[in-house]
Amino acid sequence: MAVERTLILLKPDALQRGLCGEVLSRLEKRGLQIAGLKMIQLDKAKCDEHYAHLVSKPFYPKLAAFMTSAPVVALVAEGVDAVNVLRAMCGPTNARTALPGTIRGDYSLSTQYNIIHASDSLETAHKEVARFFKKEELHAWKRAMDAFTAADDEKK
Ligand code: IDP
Ligand code: MG
Repeated sequence: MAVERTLILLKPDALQRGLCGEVLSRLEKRGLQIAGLKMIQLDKAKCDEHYAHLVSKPFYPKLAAFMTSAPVVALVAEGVDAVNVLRAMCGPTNARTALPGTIRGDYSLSTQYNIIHASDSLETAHKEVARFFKKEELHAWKRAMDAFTAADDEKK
């Protein structure tokens, strides 16, 4: 299985409800690595581009108003099979059908206000990461569990 990068957006409802830290913490605890992280205020054009598959839907004007109502926290999560892992962690779009233990199933009762976006395929992930992050905003780093021991504290 290959290491993948996938785009995550913590939507304005996560920000408004003070849930960004908790959601981010879940990804870190699962073992996913953060390759990029920033706050972005979406404008209508960027929202239309991101949700191009939905612009003709009757609910789209409300969705666009929601997504541009406050900033989003955008991050790139990296890990083995990260695209599928993140989609499973999110749960289905309609949060009322999401199982407890999923992010949507634990924090939302809504289809629109469902806390988190995650890329739906590896191909989409490539496009979405490039849509929100410049190359120099992404970081490759090695997880080194033994790097932060007290050994260095004892050097006088
Ligand atoms: P996903 O986020 O689970 O991939 P998509 O179908 O790509 O679901 O829809 C993108 C976002 O649009 C959803 O996460 C949700 O916020 C919103 N959305 C999708 N379907 C509906 C709907 O029927 N009513 C209201 N909002 C919707
Ligand atoms: Mg989607």
